[in-house]
Amino acid sequence: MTDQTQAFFTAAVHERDPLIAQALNNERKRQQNQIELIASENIVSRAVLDALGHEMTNKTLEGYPGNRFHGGGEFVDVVEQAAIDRAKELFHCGYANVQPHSGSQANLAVFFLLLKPGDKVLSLDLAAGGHLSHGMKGNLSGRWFEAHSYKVNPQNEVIDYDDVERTAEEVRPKLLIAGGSAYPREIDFERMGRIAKKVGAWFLVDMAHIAGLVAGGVHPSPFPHADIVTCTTTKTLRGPRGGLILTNNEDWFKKLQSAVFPGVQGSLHSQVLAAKAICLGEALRDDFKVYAAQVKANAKVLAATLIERGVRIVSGGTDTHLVLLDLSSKGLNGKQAEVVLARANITSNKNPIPNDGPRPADWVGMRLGVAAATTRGMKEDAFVKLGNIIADLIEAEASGKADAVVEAAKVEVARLTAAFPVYGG
Ligand code: DSN
Repeated sequence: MTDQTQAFFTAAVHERDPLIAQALNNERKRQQNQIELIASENIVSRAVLDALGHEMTNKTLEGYPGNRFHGGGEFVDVVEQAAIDRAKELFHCGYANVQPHSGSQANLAVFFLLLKPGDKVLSLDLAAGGHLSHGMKGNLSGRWFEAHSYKVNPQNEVIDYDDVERTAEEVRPKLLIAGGSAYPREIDFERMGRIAKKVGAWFLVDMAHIAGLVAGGVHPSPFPHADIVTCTTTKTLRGPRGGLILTNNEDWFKKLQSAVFPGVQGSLHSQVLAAKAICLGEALRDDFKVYAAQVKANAKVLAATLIERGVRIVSGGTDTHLVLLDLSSKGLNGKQAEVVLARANITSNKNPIPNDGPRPADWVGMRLGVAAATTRGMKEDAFVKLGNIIADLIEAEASGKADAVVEAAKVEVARLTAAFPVYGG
């Protein structure tokens, strides 16, 4: 073996590519030193990380376990079958496709399975917390399909099921979708399922954000009301980037295989399947239930603390991992709040809230999620502290006196991050 070949197989990133090594190192430090409150994020286990960096990444395969287009797939078969079996056990369903590369790909495969271009879909309005892959104009789902939306009640900001029913009767969609990216309340899957049946629509639940809460038994399951369910394995489920499709409709089992491959994807990401299998196995353990319950408790405490400090919370609270702030109650917009929190090492994102305009610069909302900090071990007392730090920062920014408050907040945040290290600190 030449020295060059040897180095190819043994040199670490810092030896081979210092620029990327430094960025990776900085990202690791950032995750340790900042408090992550972006609702779609979490912190995966060391086991999931190890699988993602495994040699299995070298394996190209198409097809499904036991029926591949390439040789050498016997160990990936073990991994994919384990992921399938665990997903079925975890979510109590008869079929699981674990290959989608993301939640959007999973949704695309469902569209490919059930719809023809031009068919009507009805989903939650983007500003009310919907997702871009459910019919946003800039997304294929809104370009190639006729997308309609339902909204939340302007008074209580909860889905107005009577309005969903009226709209569904008017539109007669082929697919009714529940779920999204920024809806903090439990969804009445039973009612939505009844509405879908009444108008002859299929009912898709995209539980990307809440899959971990469903898995942990602290949020109702979309089954048996949904015809089909999609989710990511990231977010509250605490796994690698990727998607799942689940159903109990036996007529679709075979068709779904081909809707994913070759319908919307080619070869699978073998090492991600290994990480998905691990995270699904972790979610079947009792300690995952404890984590899920803590996520919910922490979100409630964060919302209550912010309300006490005079920040308006969309819908008046939360039933999930996420809390949606209306910064207009403090004279700020979402971007200003995001920036001042970032200065104190708290990571968040501006977000539209119901009736916000289309321009991100005008949004007055901010979305906070507690899953990642909960995974670090933070409990209610830490979230009371965090809620107060956030309120201090917002108020200081609104009065133009943020500098001193940012410095004090940074010290508090550093105490918290040191007390709750990730990957050994
Ligand atoms: N949908 C985006 C979010 O919720 O942040 C990414 O998953």
